[in-house]
Amino acid sequence: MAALMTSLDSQVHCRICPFCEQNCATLVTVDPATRRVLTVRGDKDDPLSKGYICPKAYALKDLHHDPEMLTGPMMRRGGRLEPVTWDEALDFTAQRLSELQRDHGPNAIASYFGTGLTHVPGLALYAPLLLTTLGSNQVYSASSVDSHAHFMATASMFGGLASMPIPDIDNSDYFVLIGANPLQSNGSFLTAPGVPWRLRAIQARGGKVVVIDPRRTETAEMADWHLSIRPGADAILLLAIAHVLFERNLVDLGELADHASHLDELRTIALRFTPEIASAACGIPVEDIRRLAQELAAAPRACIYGRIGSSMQQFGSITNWLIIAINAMTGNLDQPGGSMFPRGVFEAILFSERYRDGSIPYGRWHTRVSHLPELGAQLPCAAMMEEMDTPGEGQVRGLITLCGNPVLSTPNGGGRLTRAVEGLDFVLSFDIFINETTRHADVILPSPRCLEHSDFMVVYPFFTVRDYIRWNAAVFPASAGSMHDGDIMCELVARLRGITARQADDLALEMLYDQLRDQGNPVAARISFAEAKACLSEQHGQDQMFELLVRSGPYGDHFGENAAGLTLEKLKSMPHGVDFGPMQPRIAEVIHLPDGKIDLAPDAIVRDLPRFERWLAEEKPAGLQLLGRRHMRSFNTWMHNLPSLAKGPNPCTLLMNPADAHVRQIADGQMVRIRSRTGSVEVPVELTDEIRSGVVSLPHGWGHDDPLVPGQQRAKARAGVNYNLLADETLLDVPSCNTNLNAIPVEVVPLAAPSVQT
Ligand SMILES: Nc1nc2c(c(=O)[nH]1)N[C@H]1C(S)=C(S)[C@@H](COP(=O)(O)OP(=O)(O)OC[C@H]3O[C@@H](n4cnc5c(=O)[nH]c(N)nc54)[C@H](O)[C@@H]3O)O[C@H]1N2
Ligand SMILES: Nc1nc2c(c(=O)[nH]1)N[C@H]1C(S)=C(S)[C@@H](COP(=O)(O)OP(=O)(O)OC[C@H]3O[C@@H](n4cnc5c(=O)[nH]c(N)nc54)[C@H](O)[C@@H]3O)O[C@H]1N2
Ligand code: SF4
Ligand SMILES: [Mo]
Repeated sequence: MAALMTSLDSQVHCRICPFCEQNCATLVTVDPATRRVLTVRGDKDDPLSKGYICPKAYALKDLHHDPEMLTGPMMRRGGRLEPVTWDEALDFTAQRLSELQRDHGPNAIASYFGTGLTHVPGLALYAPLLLTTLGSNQVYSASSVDSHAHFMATASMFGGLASMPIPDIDNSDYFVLIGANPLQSNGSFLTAPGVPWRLRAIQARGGKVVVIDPRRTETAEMADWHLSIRPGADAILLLAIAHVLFERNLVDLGELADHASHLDELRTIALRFTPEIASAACGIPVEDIRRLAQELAAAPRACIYGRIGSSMQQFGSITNWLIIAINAMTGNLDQPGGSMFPRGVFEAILFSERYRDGSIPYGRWHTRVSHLPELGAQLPCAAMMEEMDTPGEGQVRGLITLCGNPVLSTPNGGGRLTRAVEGLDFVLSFDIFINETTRHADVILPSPRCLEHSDFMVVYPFFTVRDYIRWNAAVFPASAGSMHDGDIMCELVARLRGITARQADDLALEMLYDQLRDQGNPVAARISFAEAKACLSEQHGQDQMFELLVRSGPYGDHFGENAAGLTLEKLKSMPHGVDFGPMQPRIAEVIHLPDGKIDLAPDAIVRDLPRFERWLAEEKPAGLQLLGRRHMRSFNTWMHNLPSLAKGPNPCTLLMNPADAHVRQIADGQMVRIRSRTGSVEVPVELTDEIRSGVVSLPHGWGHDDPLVPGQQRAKARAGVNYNLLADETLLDVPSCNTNLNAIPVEVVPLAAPSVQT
């Protein structure tokens, strides 16, 4: 436990902010005697975040002191969750999981991974051990809510999910954001702490920021150009941009010319969709579409970046395919200032599935009830509830949630999903709070407090704009009664497999090394597992797994072969992290399709065009469409009870254009009922012309009014409503089965007279 410096009786420690994908570096000042956190501030010496933090970082202190955070296991007894010993909880869990699989088959247990998993290294590294042990194909995650459309594009165009192009924001001159609002979200699939700073830097060096969003968001406000688009119409806009590029002979693949296939097919498709057709469907004037295409082609270093507004929508796969294709057509894919592929300090360990046995990692198996395809070994979570509540052979009887709250975060979550979870025989949650989902658990197995374990990025290196890594020591020793995540997993797997926890740990390490070898890691191909293991300084747990990754990675010491390379020892002496520089062109390494080329017109997505064209030909419904939004001081579902964030006016309001309010006789601040096919909620309205007429916006993650969730008084005082009661599980992007949580058709009716303060 190396403190960076000491002054009187306080110590300053380098730590990673555990809340979002930016992984900002912080300096946490603590009093070791009382185990109290005194302050949290940005770490100016960190080469990636350079001192940037957002207001959520301060909540690290609240989290550390949260009296409601679970630190020991909980088990249901007489209908109530009560503290038990680790042995009781683990024995009972192993017994129930084994019984369910014995009686109903391996697929009787479903798992759901939440976003939290990507910030808890022990769980991210050891979850594969549990999954392999269970051998169930019922695996779900929040990524089929927000990322599957992106992964569908990378799987089908490059043959690998992890071949994810990331905007080279620091070198771009022309940056187009589609369905992303990093001024509130800080960015996603773009780990570049201080995205707001970096966007302003584009403008400061004479470049241009363009935002395509149905709302004039905070990012649109600072941008040079905002194009207000009809929700779900990005695909037609992008087809028209491609059309203009082909029509005007502006297509130039540059260095990629020898690395791409099916450009002719893409041309044939794009030439069918003129800017005139697009304008009528997406609501953006023809001249703006033409200008955008021409500016993209003319800018020396341009990049289109799409995030959840581009994926969590009806044509997410087509949209994400075209974003990558246009970046390629304008010579900006795999080029500085364009969209590039992070190499990272080690291989991607999650979402690492690749082309194999003659197919992309897609549709190799399907859900039982609606026959929806897996993608990267995960099934779409829109199907989770029907797999649970539809009787028959193969019905799901048990659920494991890992760092997620699907009742609030997945479609029809508070409705049909909740009822389906109530009907299960066993629910296990790896979580630190009793929330709307985990209150249904039979057993909860919590992590230690965040500052009580070592920390490092495991998932985000392959989304990061620079090859960067840091390892930070635990600030405090583990408190009595808590257990490290890796140990919890190994103890559980030991019971399931009839081996010792030590053997389970060795197995996890060996599985990781096998995975690296399987992914073509040259070090793992050369050096045997036994030889590699013999070189490790760590003998157990998440640090040993991390050491294996770093030392076999491109900058590693390759277990002694490359003495100047990175080791865990060296990282321990560099608590501010180490930066190996910006992304570099590396296209050949990220294409896994057999012909070695990027597929610019991938079949698996192109075959969705008839559905898209039917939508294009349809009369568009006149009613309102519901979209989401995010706020800087909130994070998904789980930070609403932390004191430093749980203050200020109620952010859970419905944004509505005054014209739409006028025809419905709704006044600013008035309570309204929003109704969709699946449910209804009541919220106050906020009138604003920042939102397009015909569209309304409500934040997600709220709805803390479940009386059976104990405590959480601050969250309950500003409960808000569960957006996903309105979200229809049958609305999907068809190829990827990404849920479509945007552009949900809703009715909004006024309730009481305008009196409620928003
Ligand atoms: N309508 C609508 N729905 C959405 C979205 C939207 O924009 N609109 N966004 C979607 C997106 S992008 C996502 S990623 C999902 C998120 O969906 P989820 O991942 O299901 O929800 P989170 O609130 O991020 O859940 C994080 C969980 O991790 C737990 N946790 C935190 N720290 C730890 C720890 O150290 N150990 C353990 N074991 N657990 C911990 C928290 O208590 C919480 O339960 O929501 C999606 N849902
Ligand atoms: N403060 C905060 N930060 C977060 C989170 C949080 O909950 N709070 N969640 C984190 C997570 S899990 C994620 S995945 C990221 C997401 O990061 P972002 O993708 O930046 O998420 P949002 O801020 O919701 O921005 C999505 C935008 O898409 C727009 N949009 C909706 N539908 C459409 C459409 O059809 N077309 C277009 N062009 N735009 C559309 C919305 O109006 C909205 O402005 O944020 C992460 N960061
Ligand atoms: S942007 Fe904010 S929440 Fe995200 S890692 Fe940085 S400080 Fe933490
Ligand atoms: Mo997300």
